[in-house]
Amino acid sequence: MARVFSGIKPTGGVHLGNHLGALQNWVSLQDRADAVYCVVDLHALTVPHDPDELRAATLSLAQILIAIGLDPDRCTLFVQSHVHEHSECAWIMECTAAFGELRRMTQFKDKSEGSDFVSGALFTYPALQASDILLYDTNQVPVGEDQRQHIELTRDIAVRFNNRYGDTFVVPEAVIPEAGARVMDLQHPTAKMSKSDESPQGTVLLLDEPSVVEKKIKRSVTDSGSEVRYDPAEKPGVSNLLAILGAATGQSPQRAADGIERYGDLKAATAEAVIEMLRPIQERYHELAADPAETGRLLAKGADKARQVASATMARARANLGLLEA
Ligand code: ATP
Ligand code: LTN
Repeated sequence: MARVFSGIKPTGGVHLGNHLGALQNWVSLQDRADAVYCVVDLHALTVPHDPDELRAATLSLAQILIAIGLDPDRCTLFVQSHVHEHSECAWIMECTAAFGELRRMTQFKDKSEGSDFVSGALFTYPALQASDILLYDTNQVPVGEDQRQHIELTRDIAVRFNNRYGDTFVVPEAVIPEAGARVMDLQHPTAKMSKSDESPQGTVLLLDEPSVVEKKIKRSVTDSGSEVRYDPAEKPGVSNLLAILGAATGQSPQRAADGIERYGDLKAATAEAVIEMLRPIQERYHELAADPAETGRLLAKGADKARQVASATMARARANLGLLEA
């Protein structure tokens, strides 16, 4: 069975872009692959953060992941910092990645521009991500479109390491869904919906109340003209709503447009589909949130399972690199 690995940062509320672009896919892959999913808390440290918020966000993110359908009995679900091999392997990845390769990463450019403080780790971030993926002999990495470049870099690092030091890492590939691969901000439909950018009205969170979801979608920015048609270049706002409606109802954005004539009807249909999709997720989340100790136990079990694979890969990498045995 193929090994699948993916990660999500505990940097704020989970939003529709995360869900439609990546998480829905994570859920369905559980039954078709040996799936390993990680709350990547170390990646959240690359920007200044509040410790209490990080702790709460990490726990809550794990609970959201279980609420959307990840089953700790059918996949491995754990927190990155609980498995020390991630940081250890990241150093080796930094030694294998070229400076010029890291400098070309667009996520670094986007996240560093205009910031008062840019950490060194924000620059080397993709090396930690490569470590996450390569530690698990991963074949496939389900992610949104924005992560394609990081997965390509991970492949290049794996190939380079294997050529230099002998076969050590499996070379992974990205798996990117067509529908929902890039959900855009409802207020700025040419920028991706994102939890850390300051656009609360443009971002629908999975835990938003139905009335809030409705308000955000009804106030979303549409385009000039009045025709409902999927055309991301000419009609970014309308196309984004069609992509959301399509992904929420399991059809293509083009099909989602069938029978909808007016912008108002498109907004109403999209709001209703999203609210219905979120209802069972929110119910399950509130049950889980009532018993944080149980989530803690599930995550500890997940970390034990993950560590077994990660430590075997690290042992192989150490030996091939010529690090003296302890
Ligand atoms: P941040 O805003 O802090 O960068 P993020 O919202 O991009 O965070 P991540 O934790 O970085 O979220 O990403 C988790 C997964 O969600 C990744 O696979 C990513 O590709 C996907 N994803 C994030 N935003 C979108 C989006 N707008 N559309 C589709 N997929 C997305
Ligand atoms: N960089 C990713 C999050 C991430 C990830 C990973 C995704 C960290 N490690 C490993 C897939 C596999 C992001 O910003 N969305």
